[in-house]
Amino acid sequence: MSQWVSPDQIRERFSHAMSAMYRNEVPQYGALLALVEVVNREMLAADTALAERLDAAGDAQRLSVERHGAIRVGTPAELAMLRRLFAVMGMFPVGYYDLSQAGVPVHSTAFRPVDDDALRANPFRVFTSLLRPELIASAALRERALAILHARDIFTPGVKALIERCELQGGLDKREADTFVGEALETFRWHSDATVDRPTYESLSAEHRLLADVVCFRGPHINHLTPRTLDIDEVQRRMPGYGIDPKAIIEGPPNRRCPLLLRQTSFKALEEPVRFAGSDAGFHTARFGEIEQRGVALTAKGRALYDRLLAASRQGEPAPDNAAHQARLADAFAEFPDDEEALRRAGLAFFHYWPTRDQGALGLGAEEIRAASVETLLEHGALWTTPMVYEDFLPVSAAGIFQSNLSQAGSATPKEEANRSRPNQAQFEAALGAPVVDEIALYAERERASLNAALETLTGE
Ligand code: OOG
Ligand code: NI
Repeated sequence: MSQWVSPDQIRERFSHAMSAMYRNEVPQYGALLALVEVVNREMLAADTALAERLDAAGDAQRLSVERHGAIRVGTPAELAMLRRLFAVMGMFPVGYYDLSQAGVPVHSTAFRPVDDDALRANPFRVFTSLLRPELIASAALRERALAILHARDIFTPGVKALIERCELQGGLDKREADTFVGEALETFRWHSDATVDRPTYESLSAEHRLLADVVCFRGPHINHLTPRTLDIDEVQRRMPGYGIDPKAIIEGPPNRRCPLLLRQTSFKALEEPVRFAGSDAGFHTARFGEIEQRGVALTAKGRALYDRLLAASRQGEPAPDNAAHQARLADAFAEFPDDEEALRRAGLAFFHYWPTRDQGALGLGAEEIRAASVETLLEHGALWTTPMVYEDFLPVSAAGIFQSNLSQAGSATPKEEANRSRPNQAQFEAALGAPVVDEIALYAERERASLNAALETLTGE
C-alpha cells in the first residue's frame, strides 16, 4: 500500500471542508442543500428506473457529495499556483471559456478530476477565472489594480511548502494531507475586511463590479457552491418557500427526457457588510448559491447542434420570464433527438459501454463476439450503454450566472457583446503554465476505453 493519501481522498476531504465552511459563511447555501436533498430523494423514490440507471452507472453514490465551486483570481502567478494546488487533489485544468463575449473581463478553466474512477469517487470541480487587465478600459485603473494585486499573497506559507513537498516526494502522507486541507482552505475563505479604502473600491467597482471583487480582498473567496439536482425545475419552483430568491431563468438546454449537458440556476448574490481600510463600513455583493442538473456529454457534432439551437432560441427580445424562456427553448430544441439510442446512433452524445453481466445467457462464443459489430452486440444484449455525464461548463450559461450576480455589468446589448468576444487561450495557458485539456477529446477517449474494456470482458481477454 502506498504511504501517500490518494488525491481522490484529499479532494473528498477538501470538498467537504469547503462545503462546511461555505454553509457557515452563507447560511442560505445550507437551506439550498437541504432543498436539493429533499427533491433528489423524492425523484429517486418516484422513479425507480432512474434510480437503477444512476446506480448501474456508478452515479448514485456521487450524487450527494457532488458539487462545484467558483473563484476569480487576479494574476498569472496566482493561477499557476492554483494549478499546482489543485493537482495535489487530482484536479486538472479542463476546457477554456471565453467570458469576454459577455462583457466580463475574464477567461476561465475548470479544475476537475479526469478519469472514470476519480470522477466516481468525487467529481468536485472549481470553475476558475483569471482577470484580463487588457480588457479594462481605463489605463490608470488598470495600473492601480495590478499594483494592488501584486502586493498580495493569496496562499499561506504552509500550503506552498506542502505543494512543493507533494511535487518532490510524489504525494502527501496522512498528517501532511490533513494540514494541506486546512491550509488550502484559507485561500478560499471570505474576508470582510477589504485591503483598499472606500474611494479605491468605488472607482474599481464603477469600472466593473468584477474588478472590485477580484482586486479589493486578501483572497479569491469562493463565490458559490453548486450541488447537483435531479429536477432543477422543481428546485427552482420551491426556492421561494425556502426563503431563497432564484435568478429569473434557468440557463442551458430545456427540460428533456434525456437530459443534455448542463442546466443551471442560482440565487442572487447577497449584500454583505465589509470594512474598508481606514475603517469605513460598506457593502459588497459577490457570494451566492447555485444548483445544476447534469445530462449527457455531447460530441463535437452534438455540441455544434446545441450551440446552433441555443442561438436560434435567443433571437429577438429576451423572454419575459422563465416559463416563456423554457417554452421558447423547447421549440428550438424540437429537432434535437430525445432518445438515448437515437442520440448514440446519430453520433451526437457520448456513452459508457458495459458488458452484460449474464454472459452465459448470450449464446455467443468468443469468436462470434470478436467478429460481431458493436451494433450487433448491442442488439444481442451483450453490450449495453449509459449516457456519459457532462462534467464541464457552458460559456453562455456561465455568462448568465456571472451577469445575474454582477447586476450592473450587463449594460451591453447582446450584439455588442458578441462583437467584443476576444478569446485568447494561448495567453491563458501561458499564465497557467500548462495547456488545458480538450474536454471533447477526453470524453471520446473515455468512451473508447469503456468499449475496449467491455469487449475484453466479453471475449475473456
Ligand atoms: C463563475 C460563474 C460561472 C458556472 O457554473 O457556470 C459558473 C463566477 O461567477 O465566478 O460558476
Ligand atoms: Ni457555477
